[in-house]
Amino acid sequence: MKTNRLVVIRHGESEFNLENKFCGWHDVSLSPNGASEACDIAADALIKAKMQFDVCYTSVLRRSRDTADIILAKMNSSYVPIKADWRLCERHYGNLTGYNKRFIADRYGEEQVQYWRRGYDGLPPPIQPDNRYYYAICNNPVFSDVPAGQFPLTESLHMCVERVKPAWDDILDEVLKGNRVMICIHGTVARALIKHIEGLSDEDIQHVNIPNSVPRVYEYDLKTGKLIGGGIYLGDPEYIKKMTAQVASIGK
Ligand code: DG2
Repeated sequence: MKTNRLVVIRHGESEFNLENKFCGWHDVSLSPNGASEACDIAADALIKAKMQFDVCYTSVLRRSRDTADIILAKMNSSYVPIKADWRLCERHYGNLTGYNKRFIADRYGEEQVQYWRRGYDGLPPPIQPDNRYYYAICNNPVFSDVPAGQFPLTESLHMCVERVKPAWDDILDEVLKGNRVMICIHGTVARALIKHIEGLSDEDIQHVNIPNSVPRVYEYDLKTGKLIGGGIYLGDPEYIKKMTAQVASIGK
């Protein structure tokens, strides 16, 4: 059977992950630890699994692009073309952007915050001009490809699932042509993608959490175009379990 593998990976820890802040469309850098994770956790796991890539997809946000650069450099694969696509950006976190998750939970309650974070139709309040990141986001030139009328002020996971679908259709075409693809993206948009890849229900996707810098591998049968089995994380199961629980929690 002729098969091809696809890798989905969330970027390394960002500055806002470190500070436990909602980030969404704000364009922050990796933390020093996030850059190390990309190099020592993600790239090493891919090297150990003897993975190679023909093309890499990222969002236009730097935490995703920088993670891809670090991984490919460590794999001696910096020649691999990187396609940065705005449709792979993180879910827009609306007016929660920039706020500490625990602070928001103390103000609105944990149930409401978990609904905003994980509910399929959980829609944070739209970002307002008095949010300190409003202008930085609206004026960020990396979003120049976003078509007029499609620039979001907030998004639910459901909206992200719709946004990512045409990008996923393009990527799946590449995979089924036999090109080895790595997709280096964000937590919620990765969940949106995984919903398409694994065919998860609206209910089941709400319980999925994606740790930073852990490659998730899928295998496709090139004859039928069908996924074989489910996704498999590369790396130490105990570490992955710990990091997944950390992502699921509201944090301190
Ligand atoms: C996080 C996800 O996205 O946060 O936007 O704050 O993957 O870019 O760090 P990422 C954000 P949670 O939905 O896990 O709270």
